[in-house]
Amino acid sequence: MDSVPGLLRAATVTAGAACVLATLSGPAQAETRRFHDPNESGTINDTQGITVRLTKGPHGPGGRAVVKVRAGNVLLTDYFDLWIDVPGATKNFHARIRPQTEYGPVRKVTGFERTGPAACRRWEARAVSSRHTVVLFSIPRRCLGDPGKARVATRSTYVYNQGRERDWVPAARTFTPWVRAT
Ligand SMILES: [Ca+2]
Ligand SMILES: [Ca+2]
Repeated sequence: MDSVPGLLRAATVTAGAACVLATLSGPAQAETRRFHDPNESGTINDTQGITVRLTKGPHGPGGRAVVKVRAGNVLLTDYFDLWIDVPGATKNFHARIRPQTEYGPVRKVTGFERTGPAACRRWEARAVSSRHTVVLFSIPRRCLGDPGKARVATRSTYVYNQGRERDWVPAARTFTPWVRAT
């Protein structure tokens, strides 16, 4: 585990307990999938869940992959990683956001690595340091090869003087179920 040992006491009970709700807001609306995450740390440095939406453009291609991370109490030193898996590709995609900072390209990576060739440099990243931060990744679907579905994993890293705590959704090095492009 990457976490500070003292913060791990609740992890064994809650691991894998993330539940899944699907919200269909109407035929013209994109499907938003919501994945709740327990408070494994027992502190305010906790990611409470993520939402995932994969939209199509009006004529099929286009659209975006939008992932929102409810990251709770966020400081400037914290950072957020997103991995995306799409069908038929051996590589995954990775993006990282640091609050109030520039961000790098979305990269093609192996597994849960973070280095590899850039897949695209223009995407939208939003995060501020506050007590109720929602971190936003919005990546053009074209950047991912216009997939019909995708699944994601997020990792929030909260940095302390003594070390750091990591909160994955849905679980360490694990992807969510597939989310369809709608
Ligand atoms: Ca959590
Ligand atoms: Ca977690």
